[in-house]
Amino acid sequence: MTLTTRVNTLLGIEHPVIQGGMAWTATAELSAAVSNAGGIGIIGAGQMPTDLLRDQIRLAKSLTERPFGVNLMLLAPHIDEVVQMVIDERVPVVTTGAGNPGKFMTALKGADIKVIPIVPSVALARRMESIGADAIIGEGMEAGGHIGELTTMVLIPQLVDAVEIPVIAAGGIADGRGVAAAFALGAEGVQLGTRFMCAEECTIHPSVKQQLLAAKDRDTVVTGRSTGHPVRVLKNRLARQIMELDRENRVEEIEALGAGKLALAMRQGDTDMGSVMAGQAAAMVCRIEPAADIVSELVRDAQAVMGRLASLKGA
Ligand code: TUI
Repeated sequence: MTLTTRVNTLLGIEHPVIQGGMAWTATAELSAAVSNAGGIGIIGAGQMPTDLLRDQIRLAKSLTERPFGVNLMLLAPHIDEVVQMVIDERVPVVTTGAGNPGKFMTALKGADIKVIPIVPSVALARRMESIGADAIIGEGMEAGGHIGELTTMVLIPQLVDAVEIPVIAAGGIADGRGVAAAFALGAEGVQLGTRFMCAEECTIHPSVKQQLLAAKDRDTVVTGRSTGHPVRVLKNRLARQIMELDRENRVEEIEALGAGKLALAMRQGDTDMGSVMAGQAAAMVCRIEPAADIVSELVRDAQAVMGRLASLKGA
């Protein structure tokens, strides 16, 4: 069973299911597992040193014959060097986050890389289409990490109306019902991050997986609004400290306090003073299981939902 859209052919994949390129979280092991399962895995570059990221790309190539991608975090200070390395390594697919990838588009397209910017708004989606993006990922504010202001429910239909290229939905999708809902809104693919954090192949610290499994509906908060870079995280001591500083617009102190805290959570397992970036869908993640089981469940359950919906139709 499969779901077939323009995204399958664009990326050369069996299922239009993308694993979000989460910094310090989406490593080669997870990405290769998702690609091997017929979706596409994306390595999260975040602020990773270029040499480490190159090693990750080579590891992914050794673990899968199938296409995989890299997410470029555009706020990274060494982003120019990272883009050149990704081109040199002939990575087949690039997604971008946290900014406008315009200045890199010619170089990436010239290297025959499929470029899929993540956008939080209609205006940016139009701009990305006009400079040659192959598809866009519309990410609603239900997502984890750095977010925009619109929800997935209102963003996706507006993007679908605004551009011709395929729209992939992200933010708040964690099961087959969410996948079917995204397709109902006009999306031709889905990207999930939080659900894949609890894949067996995800190399984050086990304490973070346990915190995700325990998360309930209201356990995420958005911190750092005063900095202009709002970030959704699981509530913990660090989040409460940042919210306190947010109320008084103490931007520099927030930036100082936040530095290095994502790696502290994901790699060291400090779920108290680390930044546990995760989406609202954390509450819907109930078990640790192989990435392949997640991909096949999403496709199977989405099809079951769509079948039930079809049977509701009157004459
Ligand atoms: O990028 C993400 N999620 C992220 S990046 C990240 S690392 C980080 N850490 C601290 C502060 C900031 C970043 C953690 N999570 N998702 C994709 C995404 N992109 N969400 C929102 C955007 C976005 C926002 C503004 C994309 C473009 C944009 O454009 C502004 C402009 O220049 O037009």
